[in-house]
Amino acid sequence: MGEKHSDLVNKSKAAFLKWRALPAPERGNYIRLFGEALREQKKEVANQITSEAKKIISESEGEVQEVIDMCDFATGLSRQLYGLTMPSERPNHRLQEIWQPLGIVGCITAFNFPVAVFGWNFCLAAVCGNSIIWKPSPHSEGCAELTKKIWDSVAGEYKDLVLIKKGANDASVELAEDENIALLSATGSCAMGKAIAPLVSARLGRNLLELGGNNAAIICPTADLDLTIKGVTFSAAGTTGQRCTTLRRLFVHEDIYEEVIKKLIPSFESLKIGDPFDRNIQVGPLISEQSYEAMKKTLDDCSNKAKKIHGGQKLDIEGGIYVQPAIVEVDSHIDEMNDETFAPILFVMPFKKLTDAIKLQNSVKQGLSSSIFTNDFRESELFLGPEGSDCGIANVNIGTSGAEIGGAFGGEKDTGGGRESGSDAWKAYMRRITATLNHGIELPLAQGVEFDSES
Ligand code: UN1
Repeated sequence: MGEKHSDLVNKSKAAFLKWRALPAPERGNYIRLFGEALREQKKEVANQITSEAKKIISESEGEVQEVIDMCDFATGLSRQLYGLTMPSERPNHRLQEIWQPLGIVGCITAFNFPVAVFGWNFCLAAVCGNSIIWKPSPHSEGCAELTKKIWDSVAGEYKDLVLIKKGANDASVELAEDENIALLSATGSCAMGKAIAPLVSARLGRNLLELGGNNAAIICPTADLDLTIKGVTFSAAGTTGQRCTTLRRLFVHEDIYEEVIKKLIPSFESLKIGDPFDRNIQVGPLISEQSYEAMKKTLDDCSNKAKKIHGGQKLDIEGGIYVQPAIVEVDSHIDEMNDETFAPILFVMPFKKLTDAIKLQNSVKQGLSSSIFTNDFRESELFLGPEGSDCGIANVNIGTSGAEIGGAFGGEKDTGGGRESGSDAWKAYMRRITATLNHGIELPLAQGVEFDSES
């Protein structure tokens, strides 16, 4: 299957050694060209995403746009890989940090964002001076091949900067164990991260993990309900519940609980489900029969504990595994809410006090994305403060999914702690040198240490 691992690594290393010698802004220029090529072939890539990942065409286009945005961001960043200069405590000395590339970055991506997550990693890794070996999900290798073809069309002598390693878990393990892979960036389930990370750590390599979420939203009495229902429906049912940022748990203040449920159920029931290539459709099929089995199991397991289950059934639609997104009303935080099911199931539970809702939100092992819907700034400030959300992403009056590339993306706890995409996430793809330069004629020692002999 594909090229031999050692050949891939040798080619990637050779590409890295050439590429790192280019000035960063020149590297940025290649990424700019990559972005332009993607702009021209946006439709083609989006179609490929929809045929493999099965997400609706508008979301697939959005995903390609996410990579284009990353190209623009990284092009600018290529002139801004700043190191600080600090005042030295010694006369005629300069204390400075310098950022240098790491080497080969391994990148494991999941089926659900087959192109965007590669874009987050590749655009940053490349302007920082690294090469990349990409292991896409077996569900979406066609997306990887097409993206690589587009890179090759602009890459000139740097085609090997992007190499694809096909395969399933065994291929990920090979990357994890190989000391030539300076950084392993992995997106997928918490279980996958827990299997892979120790292999990388055992050789003291670097990990960048973006693992499962179990995202929650809190609806407070002052929330604008029209906006809220829209945000909740998109986050819970959009992408057929298969984003790591998908909304799974909804805590609703008891005063508005009935009103929210009354609006939420028709909002779910009126979702247009069907062929993801049809522009009127909002929800496409699940990725596989296995995903449906997992969804069914979760719903079966909680059937005795739930107050009421709305939807969740398999639909009789040709050409895929289609389901009606489910709403599960519960009175308490049941066990089934503790784990991520990669399918559209939204648990809804009433709360009395905001602090209790925040506690429940934070009670799970994962810590990716969270939202609060409120017009009371004391509530939103509490949510964003030290006693608030423990997630890497915390939103006010928007859903848990659909982050822009400008901010750092990732989560805490079992989500793995990594940050990708915007802000200063680029630092994960570089090594920091602290340099002290003496331009004087004396050799003063730090902390006033004397080392001169008197004689
Ligand atoms: C993922 O599901 O792995 O914020 C990534 C979002 C997208 C990325 C999701 N921009 O929902």
